[in-house]
Amino acid sequence: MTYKLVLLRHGQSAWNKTNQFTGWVDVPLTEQGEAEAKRGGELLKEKNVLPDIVFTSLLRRAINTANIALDAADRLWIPVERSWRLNERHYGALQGKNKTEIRQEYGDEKFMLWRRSYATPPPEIDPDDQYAQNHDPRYAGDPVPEAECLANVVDRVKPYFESAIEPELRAGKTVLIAAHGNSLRAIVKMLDNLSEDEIAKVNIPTAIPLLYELDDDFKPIKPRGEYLDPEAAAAGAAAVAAQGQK
Ligand code: DG2
Repeated sequence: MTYKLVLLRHGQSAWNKTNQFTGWVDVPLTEQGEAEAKRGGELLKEKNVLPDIVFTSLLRRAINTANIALDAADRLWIPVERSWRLNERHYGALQGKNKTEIRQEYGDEKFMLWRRSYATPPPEIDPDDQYAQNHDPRYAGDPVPEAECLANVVDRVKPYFESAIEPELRAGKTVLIAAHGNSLRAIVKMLDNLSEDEIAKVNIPTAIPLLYELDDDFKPIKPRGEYLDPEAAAAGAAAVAAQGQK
């Protein structure tokens, strides 16, 4: 049996466009982001990769991307499950800050450590910061982080993946996960069993479906999966990698 899992990062968000660290801040998609999401859905349809169930975060850029893409693929009717566990990595005190300015202020090494190291979180957010989430009703009863590194994201995504997502795959459903650059990197790290150095080099482009076909042990048949538009994905990933450089 082969299981099908599709990972989809949301389309360009308002803060992707303005080059700001976003994390758990609930910013909308831009017009370009909506168009990217539509194209992502068209790719699903063209390649006949039709999701039976969708999982999203609690953030509107992922929720709206899922809706736009599924609408374009004629699958808006499928069941949906949302969880904070698929939220973007909490970017701590960097939330709302401009990526280029942070790189200039703290230097390349610190900037890359905060963006791509596995185990070093960015500085914690002040609970009174305008971009803190501790009073947000959608997280009532759930722990709201003050900052997360990718290892923290793996720790919160893994149990959810195993308890909520794996059973749907085992039941033969094509599963779509519409989420974020770093929550999807956590899933890629798990699926491909990547080292900390390997995952540091992985960048997820916006709104291009990444298909994983998995064997019985949930090992990818093709390591790193397959983007449904590989050329656009390579260009998109390079643009993400270059963020903060200018
Ligand atoms: C971005 C990822 O998350 O940023 O939080 O700024 O996928 O929700 O747009 P997303 C953010 P980088 O880690 O790539 O800087």
